[in-house]
Amino acid sequence: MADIEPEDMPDGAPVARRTLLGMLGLGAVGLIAAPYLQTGWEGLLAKASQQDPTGLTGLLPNPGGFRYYSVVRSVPRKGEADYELTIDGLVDRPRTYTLADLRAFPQTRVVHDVRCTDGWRVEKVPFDGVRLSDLLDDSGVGANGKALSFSCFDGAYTESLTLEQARRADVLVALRMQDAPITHEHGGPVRLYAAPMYFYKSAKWLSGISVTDRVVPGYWEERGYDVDGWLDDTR
Ligand SMILES: Nc1nc2c(c(=O)[nH]1)N[C@H]1C(S)=C(S)[C@@H](COP(=O)(O)O)O[C@H]1N2
Ligand SMILES: [Mo]
Repeated sequence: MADIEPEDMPDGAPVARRTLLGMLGLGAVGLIAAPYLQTGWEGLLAKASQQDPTGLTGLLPNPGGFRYYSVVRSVPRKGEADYELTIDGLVDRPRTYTLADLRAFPQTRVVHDVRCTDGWRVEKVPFDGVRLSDLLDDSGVGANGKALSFSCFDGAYTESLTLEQARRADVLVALRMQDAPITHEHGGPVRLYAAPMYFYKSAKWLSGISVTDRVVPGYWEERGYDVDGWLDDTR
């Protein structure tokens, strides 16, 4: 009984998104909420959003202003022992990085307002990580490389950036968010953070970066989102 709710996009194109309330029903939310009150509201919201893509938090108070999104029902946890990020495609030197490898790169801090197309915003969120441009230099983008295609270990989400966008100083392969390691719920241990763009560009659970000869539209872009997700104030 997944409800379909139209969402107003920046360009006005309606896009269907499943809502958690649609899947669980309000009564079920009440029932599952109680046990989680002890561990915290945020724990419930995160847990709930692992069982459903989007939406519940739109109708519930959410600490810190974030909502947790996933287009799949559950995502494996990865950490120190099993996390890997690969860079391949049109590169001179395909690479695979562990968390320790990523930490060994210079770390950059970017603080910017986070904004989702659903309308919520969190002001001045600090992210720390490796500049995507540093990783691209490390693997050596080939002459035909024009864009990047990002994949995620949730097995479903994808995103894209042009190389020009990806090389901006405010685009990170992020390891930390709000001065702590990125939590699983927020896409840890590693997510993309494309500060000048709507948050859908910031792929969670990042596992692959492929250099392509053209822009390959990502998950939401196939469903109507603008491939260039620029925020109004940052171009
Ligand atoms: N892998 C993956 N990344 C994703 C998404 C997703 O569903 N799956 N949702 C996107 C959208 S629309 C937003 S607003 C942010 C939400 O990030 P958060 O869950 O940390 O708040 O992640 C983006 N990256
Ligand atoms: Mo979003």
